[in-house]
Amino acid sequence: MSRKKWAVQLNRCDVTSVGFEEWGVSLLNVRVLRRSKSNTILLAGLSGSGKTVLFYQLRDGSPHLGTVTSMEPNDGTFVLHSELQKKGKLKPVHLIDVPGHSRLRPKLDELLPHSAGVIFVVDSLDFLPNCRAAAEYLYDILTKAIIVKRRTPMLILCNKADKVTAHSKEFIRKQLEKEIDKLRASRSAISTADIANDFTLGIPGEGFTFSQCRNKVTVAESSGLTGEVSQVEQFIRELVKP
Ligand SMILES: Nc1nc2c(ncn2[C@@H]2O[C@H](COP(=O)(O)OP(=O)(O)O)[C@@H](O)[C@H]2O)c(=O)[nH]1
Ligand SMILES: [Mg+2]
Repeated sequence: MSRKKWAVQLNRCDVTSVGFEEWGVSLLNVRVLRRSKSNTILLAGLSGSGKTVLFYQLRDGSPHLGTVTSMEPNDGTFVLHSELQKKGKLKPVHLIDVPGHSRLRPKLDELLPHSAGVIFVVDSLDFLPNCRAAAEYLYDILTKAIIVKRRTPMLILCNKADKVTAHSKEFIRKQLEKEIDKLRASRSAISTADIANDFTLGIPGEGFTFSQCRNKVTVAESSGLTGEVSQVEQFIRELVKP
């Protein structure tokens, strides 16, 4: 083959490889764009766990005690208060405080498909009397098809850690796992027609642990009251990137 022909062939190769590269880059862009779309983070959990105080603390760096009313819609898009002084680009976070009352929970079904993550707030002070109810709420979220399919990350946030009588996050995690294990057994005993939940949790024959969930479930501590919210902020920032 003459030198000229070789050069032409090489050029063709270059053109096709560049073409493929461009394809790859644009596919990557589409994926990145899709993934970076949602900046919505939900604050869920039982009433009284501290969601509203956390919302204000993350937005304003203050718990706004005394002025907080449950009638106010807590839905806002903002740069986290602690990051206001930071230089460089920061993507605003869309944070929604989902009321814990069971009558208002259907709202969660509307919000979950568009959410990047869920923060499930637990009252670490008054935990034991509410353990069953918290586990039921958590179970309902974790078995939703949309959570399982989208692998929506969840943070179980043990709040009110400022009090010495607050339970540790390890204790809370274990108790919730035990309670969910019981729920799993009792709910799968009901005829399938009665089960509203989309997915079954965990591995049959093994005790339930959060690590068995298809979505990533992590546990952290906070105090919305005193502003100890760095672990929540870290969770949010890992999901909401500029
Ligand atoms: N000690 C302590 N109390 C808190 C904390 N966060 C909220 N509370 C109190 O718990 C109650 C419920 O808080 P709120 O934010 O309204 O809970 P929500 O129903 O989940 O929105 C209020 O009396 C708050 O003052 C916290 O981090 N530490
Ligand atoms: Mg509230």
